Amino acid sequence: MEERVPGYCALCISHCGCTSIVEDGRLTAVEPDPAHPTGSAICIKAMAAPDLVYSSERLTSPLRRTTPKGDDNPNWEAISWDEALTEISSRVNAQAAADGPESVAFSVTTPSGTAIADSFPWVNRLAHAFGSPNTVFATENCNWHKDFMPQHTFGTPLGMPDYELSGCILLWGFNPSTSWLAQARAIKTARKNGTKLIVVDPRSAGFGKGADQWLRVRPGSDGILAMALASMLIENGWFDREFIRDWSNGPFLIRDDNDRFLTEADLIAGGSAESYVAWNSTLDRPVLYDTESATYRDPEGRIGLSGNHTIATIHGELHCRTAFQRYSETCREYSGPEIETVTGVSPTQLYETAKLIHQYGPLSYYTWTGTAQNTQATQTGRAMALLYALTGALDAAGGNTQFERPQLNNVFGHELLSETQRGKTLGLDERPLGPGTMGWISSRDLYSAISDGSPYPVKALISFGANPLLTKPAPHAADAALRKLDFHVHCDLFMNPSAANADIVLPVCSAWEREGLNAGFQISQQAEAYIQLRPAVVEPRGDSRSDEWIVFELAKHLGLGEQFFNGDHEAALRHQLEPSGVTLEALREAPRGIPLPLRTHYRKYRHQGFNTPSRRIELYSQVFLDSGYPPLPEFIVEPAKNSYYPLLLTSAKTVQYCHSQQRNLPLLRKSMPRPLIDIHPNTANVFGIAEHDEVVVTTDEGVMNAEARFNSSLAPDVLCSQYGWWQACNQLGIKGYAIEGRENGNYNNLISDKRIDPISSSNTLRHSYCKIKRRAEATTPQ
Ligand SMILES: Nc1nc2c(c(=O)[nH]1)N[C@H]1C(S)=C(S)[C@@H](COP(=O)(O)OP(=O)(O)OC[C@H]3O[C@@H](n4cnc5c(=O)[nH]c(N)nc54)[C@H](O)[C@@H]3O)O[C@H]1N2
Ligand SMILES: Nc1nc2c(c(=O)[nH]1)N[C@H]1C(S)=C(S)[C@@H](COP(=O)(O)OP(=O)(O)OC[C@H]3O[C@@H](n4cnc5c(=O)[nH]c(N)nc54)[C@H](O)[C@@H]3O)O[C@H]1N2
Ligand code: SF4
Ligand SMILES: [Mo]
Repeated sequence: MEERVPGYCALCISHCGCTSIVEDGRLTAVEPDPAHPTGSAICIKAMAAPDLVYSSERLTSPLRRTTPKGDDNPNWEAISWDEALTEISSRVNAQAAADGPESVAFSVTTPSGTAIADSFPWVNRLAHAFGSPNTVFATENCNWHKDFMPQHTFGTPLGMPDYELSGCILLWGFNPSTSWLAQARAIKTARKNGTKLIVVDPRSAGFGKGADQWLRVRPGSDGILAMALASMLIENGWFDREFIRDWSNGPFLIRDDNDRFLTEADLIAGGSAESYVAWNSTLDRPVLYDTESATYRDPEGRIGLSGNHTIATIHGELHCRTAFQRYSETCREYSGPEIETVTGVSPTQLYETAKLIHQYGPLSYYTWTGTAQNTQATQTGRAMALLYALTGALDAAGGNTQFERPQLNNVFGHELLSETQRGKTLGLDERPLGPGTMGWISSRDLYSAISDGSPYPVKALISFGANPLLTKPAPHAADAALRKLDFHVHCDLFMNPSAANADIVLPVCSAWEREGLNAGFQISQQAEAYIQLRPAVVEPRGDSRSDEWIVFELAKHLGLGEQFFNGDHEAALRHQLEPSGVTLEALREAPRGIPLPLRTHYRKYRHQGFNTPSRRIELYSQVFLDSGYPPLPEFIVEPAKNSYYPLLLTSAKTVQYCHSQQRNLPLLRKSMPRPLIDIHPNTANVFGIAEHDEVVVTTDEGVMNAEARFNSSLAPDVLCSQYGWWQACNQLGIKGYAIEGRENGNYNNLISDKRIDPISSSNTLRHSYCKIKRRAEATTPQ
């Protein structure tokens, strides 16, 4: 009997609406569901879903290792859930009693590239309820700069591009054709309707090919490019002056002597330190800004946006410049002709791009990991946000906006963690504006806490997926740290190398074997208004369970049941759903989802200002200054090239796989059998490399093997490689790759964890110097 079950694919952020075909209780195919707002297409990964669900390598029972860590054969023994949960809870509770709950860390795989998105808040809640401030995931290499720099600048995360109404779209280090199918479809439609397109990417991939401007940026120089582009807009008067004057902190005066905002407290004794000062150019005198009402105290006359003024204060005369003046001057520092060598973009192209932005508004933009993985990633996120502010399109129709979405109760449980515990978050002292503020720690900090006990020991780890040996820099550090753990639990669908030394492994079921709730499908108002409870399509394999079930059961065993609805999932769902006004019954009756009657409210700031300290867009950030960072984005203009490592290495995703997953699935492996490294044919020629040759890439950190693929869109001194390769595909008889050592195929061996972004601790996954040569003997496994 054939059944067609509606739902959405949960394998990545795109959440494409789909129909699962089930024959006699078995998933046989997945098809797009064109009636769904994200359902016009599915990718090859969803087509391979039956391979994934029925893979013979699936974990189907809780496992306990029976040999010491480090032994090549863990000799896993199958145990019952009760045994597993009892052992885990007694071990981690004992660990917390001995060294504090912070000595137990949690790890979670990416919600953008796995189906953990359904359970992500619950995993965070478990850590918080347990009292651990230490949860590690991909954020510093993934979304920190993209979501939290708009937050600092505009008071909201990066809104979605309102593609339908955009005049021009800017895709910056983001390739949705590979990474977010539903967004790619929305862009395609906008393009058909005449919307202009700018792509910033070292490769011409996806939309790069037909773009109105493709800026072949040098990896890692995006921040500088953003400043140069902003300078071009400002110099030509191609920005929304009124918007910046009325809605940013651009007019506020900054003291030259200490780089801080001039406030009323500087003007009169007992004045408010919260009240900023601007210059009224009609009356030619200072005017006070009242933060609470977000208005000037004296509304008559014009406020000056640029300029410098000497002001009489209680400290004597002070020289001040406006924040906008400071911003313009800083941008200008990155606008000279030498910038072409640094960014790879010519002044002419920069001019044409700026003109396009000016002529074809409203502009909307999206950026992601292309700009995330270098040591200046956070300030790059700031520089892009500031550039965007100049257009005045923020939260406007056709700009980046926060579409209205179904409201859910937040269950992350940040409130469950005490201030004292929060203060212990690893890395928070060193990086007070980093992911630590959200209770997320970097893998580097985790490894030093495990390996050196610094600043305090972490001895146990509970991982919900993730494969840091393949996805984070310095796999050797990860390996050493993971081996040293007293107790390590890993929950996954498949065994992975990062779990090789775990004490207990728990089997997780796939998204097709369990329900999942999604409120908002992001890519348009219509999609964002959609709420859906994806039904389970088939029974879970063996004894596998959902991550959420594992979290709830573990919580009960740990004595934390109360914070988890005493294990009652229905009650938890009802609690989540409450503010949406949609009942669980209604959702179950409508497995295709329910569109709520929500409408976009554009330019919300007109009523409430921005959610920032000044209630305006923060061009100049005193919050950054107070934390020891430049208040305006500043960048190291790269040092001269290293003659020993003459090439610059970056990486990108492939459509077939998410990160280190899915190489075992025949449909996908047939289509992408080996790790490829893209190289310009002229460069290949210089190094005596032919297309399809096996090559070895070397950095000062390590080596990696791959197959050369010619790509003449790259700059001659730039290489772009895949990552995440380790797994065999037994069904096709293809062997796996070593994680480390001479034969390895693991890109991240090339990357140091010492060179980091001082704000977020992102690293050089997309900005490392390297050399390449042909392998003398072709021994890379086939
Ligand atoms: N198929 C697939 N889809 C995925 C995922 C996956 O692994 N596979 N992962 C999901 C996740 S977790 C994420 S975060 C998103 C990421 O989605 P994207 O950010 O779109 O992913 P990438 O293709 O890795 O990177 C985008 C582009 O950045 C370019 N790039 C490389 N270096 C630089 C640089 O220095 N500057 C600029 N401007 N561009 C650069 C690359 O050439 C690439 O075209 O995708 C999600 N979707
Ligand atoms: N060189 C380089 N490295 C990168 C990147 C890059 O562009 N270049 N991108 C980075 C980015 S953006 C990200 S987000 C990270 C991702 O890094 P990770 O989160 O480590 O991602 P994966 O490699 O996909 O690891 C996923 C593991 O989780 C398991 N898994 C999949 N689904 C589930 C689930 O529903 N539940 C559970 N419990 N487990 C599941 C998989 O089987 C696999 O073992 O990688 C980063 N690493
Ligand atoms: S892009 Fe592919 S993997 Fe991602 S949700 Fe859509 S169909 Fe699934
Ligand atoms: Mo990511």
